[in-house]
Amino acid sequence: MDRKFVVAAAQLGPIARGETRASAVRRLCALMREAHGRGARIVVFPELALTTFFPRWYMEDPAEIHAWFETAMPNEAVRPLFDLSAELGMGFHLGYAELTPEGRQFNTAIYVERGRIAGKYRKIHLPGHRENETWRPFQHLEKRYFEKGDLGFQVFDAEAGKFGMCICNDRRWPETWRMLGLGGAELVMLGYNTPLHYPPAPEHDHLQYFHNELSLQAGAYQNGMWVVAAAKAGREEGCDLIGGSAIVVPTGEIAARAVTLEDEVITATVDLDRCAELRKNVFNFKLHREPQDYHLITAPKT
Ligand code: CDT
Repeated sequence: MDRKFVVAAAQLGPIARGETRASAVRRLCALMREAHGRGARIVVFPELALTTFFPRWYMEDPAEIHAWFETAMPNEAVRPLFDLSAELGMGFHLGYAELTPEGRQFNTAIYVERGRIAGKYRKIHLPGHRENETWRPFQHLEKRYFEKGDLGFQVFDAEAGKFGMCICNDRRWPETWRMLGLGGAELVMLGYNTPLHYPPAPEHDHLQYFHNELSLQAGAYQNGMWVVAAAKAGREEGCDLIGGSAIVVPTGEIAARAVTLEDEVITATVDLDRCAELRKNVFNFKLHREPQDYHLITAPKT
C-alpha cells in the first residue's frame, strides 16, 4: 500500500440503550461504504462502538454487566463488518468492550486489515470512578467495569506504515503520545465518548471541544504523526457527548473536522512521509531529547 492514501474518521451519533449490536453494525457498515466511496483505504470508528456508553449506569449483577461485552472478535454480530472490509479492501479501527476467557474486562480497540486483526490495544488511562456516586447526573464507571490495559502502547506494522492506537482519556496524557512517538508510530487512531458535562468540574464544560483539539493537535505535532480521532456524539440516553471528530496533520493542523453530532464521515489525504518534517527537525528525538532529566515521569506515583 502506498504511503499516501485517504483516511476516514467515522463519527457515530448516539446509540440507544436498547439498540442491538446488529443495528450498530449496520450503521458502521454504511459508514464504511461511504468512506470507501470517498476513496478512503482506512476508516476509524469510535470507542465502544457496538453499544451505548454503558459505564454511565451503575450495575452489580455480573450477567447484566457481561451483556455489554464481546467474548470473541469477530463474533456473529460483528462478522458483517469484517466481511465488508475484506470485500472493499478497507482497513478499520473499532472500539469495543472485551471479556476474555479468563473473565477479565477491558476497554479495547483493534485494527483490522484484510479480515485479520493487525493490532490490538487495551485502554490504559481509565477515567471516572468505581462506586455509585448518586450526586452525579450520570455515572462514569470505567474504573468499575474495566481493568487497566495490559498491552502497553504498542506500535505495529500496518500495510501502509507504522500505526498505533489509544482510547479517549488516553489522549489527554502526553505520555501516551510520547510512548507511541518513541515507538515510531506514524499514524495514531483513537475513538472517544466525551460527555459535554464533567460533573466534578462543570466550570470546564465550555472547554470540552477545546481540550479535545488541544490534546489531539499537541500529540500530533510534538511527535510528528498523523492522528485520526472518531467521536460517539450527540444526546445519548440524556447525556450529551461532544462531536468534533478530527484528522490532524503532523504539523498539528486540522485537516478535517466533523460538523454534526450524528453519523458522519470525514476524510483527508494522509502522506506518512510528512512525519519526517517534524522528526528530522524540531522533534528529532535522537538529537534533541534529554531523557536523563525526565526521570520523574517514570518514577512510581507518590
Ligand atoms: N471515555 C472517556 O474516557 N471519557 C472521558 C470523559 C472525561 S473523564 C470522566 C474523556 O477523557 O473524554
